[in-house]
Amino acid sequence: MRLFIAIPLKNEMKERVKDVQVQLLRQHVHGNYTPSENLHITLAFIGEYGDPDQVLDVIEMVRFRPFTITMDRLGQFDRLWWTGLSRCPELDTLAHNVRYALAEKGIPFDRKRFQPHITILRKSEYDLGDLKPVFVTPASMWVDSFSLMQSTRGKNGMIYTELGSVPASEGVDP
Ligand code: 2AM
Repeated sequence: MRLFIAIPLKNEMKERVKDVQVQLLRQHVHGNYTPSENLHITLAFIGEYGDPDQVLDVIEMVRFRPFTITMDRLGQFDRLWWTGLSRCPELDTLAHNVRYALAEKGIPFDRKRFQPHITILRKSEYDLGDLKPVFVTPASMWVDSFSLMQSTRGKNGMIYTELGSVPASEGVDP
């Protein structure tokens, strides 16, 4: 099964992302828009792996305190468009610790550098630089858990299913 570890977005942040997507649609930017229920921040992409219970056991050992993230900009990696987050050392540390825990137990994952982003549009042929200004209303979200996700290909696009979640450990030293 195809697995990844992510922070799913909460409803208010999803609404702010939708505001950005609507502005792009109004400028006739076409492509595969990420549906609200799929919006997330990937911490580690595992890919095909047969033992999700082992992955859960491993990531449940990662301790972190809840923290806030703030989405504040729009960017593009080639044909993939994203909204980005302001610098957040706690988020970087969480991604690092998740990846470290996976590596220690020999669970494979994509080693590409962690670049926190929320994918909002894929397969777009457009260039952000050619658009009229797009406004990203800064939006904050409290991160108090992260999840092991399964990705399957549905008839109408990707379906992401949460297989388990790891809560923040209030009051416990990370
Ligand atoms: P994204 O983080 O840029 O959105 C499930 O496929 C999720 O894992 C997607 O959100 C995807 O991109 C992310 N991901 C990270 N590395 C990936 C890789 N090498 N292949 C596929 N998806 C990857």
